[in-house]
Amino acid sequence: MLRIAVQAKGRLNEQSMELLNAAGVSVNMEKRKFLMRAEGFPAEIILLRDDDIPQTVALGAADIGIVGYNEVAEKDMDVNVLQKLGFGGCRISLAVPKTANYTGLDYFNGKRVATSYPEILRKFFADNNIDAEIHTITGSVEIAPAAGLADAIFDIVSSGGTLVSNGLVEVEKVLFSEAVLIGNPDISEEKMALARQLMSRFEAVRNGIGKKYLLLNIPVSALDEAISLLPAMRSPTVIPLANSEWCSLQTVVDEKNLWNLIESLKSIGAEGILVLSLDKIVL
Ligand code: PRT
Ligand code: ZN
Repeated sequence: MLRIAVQAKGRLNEQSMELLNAAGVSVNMEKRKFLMRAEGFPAEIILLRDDDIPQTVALGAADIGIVGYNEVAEKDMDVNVLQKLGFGGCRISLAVPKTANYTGLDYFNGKRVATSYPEILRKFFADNNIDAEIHTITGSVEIAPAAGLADAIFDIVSSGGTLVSNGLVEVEKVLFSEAVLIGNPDISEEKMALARQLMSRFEAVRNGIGKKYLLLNIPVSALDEAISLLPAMRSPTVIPLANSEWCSLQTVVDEKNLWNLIESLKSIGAEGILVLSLDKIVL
């Protein structure tokens, strides 16, 4: 039985649970408990604050966990990063009041910087020979400069909207982060096999994101041109039709360019175009 740590509530909870569910590990969130046995996979889910996930996995109280890479870097526990999960993307950046005359990293010498990520910042300043005062605060870091508590902040940025509305500008992007799967380094071979199975399922789920399955009929005379328009995984599937002048073409395409592609295919004679949702791609 694999014990998986997931953020109990907050920004990563929903997508973590969705990913697990799509990978065949489902729990009934209506009967939400601290520890829940999953259906469909020999696993149980333990719901924790994200700050506690690296340590829980390092101590083996959970075997694997889903957490922001920023928390892994800050806590510096003995865990292995097994896989990037492609959601929860953000960066941790230094930001200063927009009125400041920022000329470079030297600016921070002798300054007070407020953050909830003191260890990452300490290391960054040490690597760059900056001697600044780090003030650790939990909660609304972005209001510290206006409140006179700090000269700058080091905080998570995603759209940048929070900085703008607090009169701050991002001046140094220090660490890029996304949700990652972490694992206890001493996990048994049996549990590691389950973890690997989950990792390949996660990959299949991720491969399906932003992809559609396209089916269409095309005159055989336009087949080569149609194939050249389609970026298939290997090559598109071509199926003969009862009418030997036509065939059916099937392939996976990116949702991004879908409309342009459909219009190009129509212009060379494609008909009966079907676009189907895709759930998972096992390569
Ligand atoms: O209760 P618990 O301790 O579990 O949760 P938490 O409050 O510590 O964390 P939570 O739920 O806010 O975030 C969990 C994880 O989501 C973080 O550790 C990051 O890995 C990731 N993440 C992604 C973010 C953001 N994007 C994000 N934008 N975490 C926080 N923010 C905050 C940021 O702190 C700032 O206040 O959003 C604001 C900035 O957003 P923009 O879009 O205005 O730039
Ligand atoms: Zn937290």
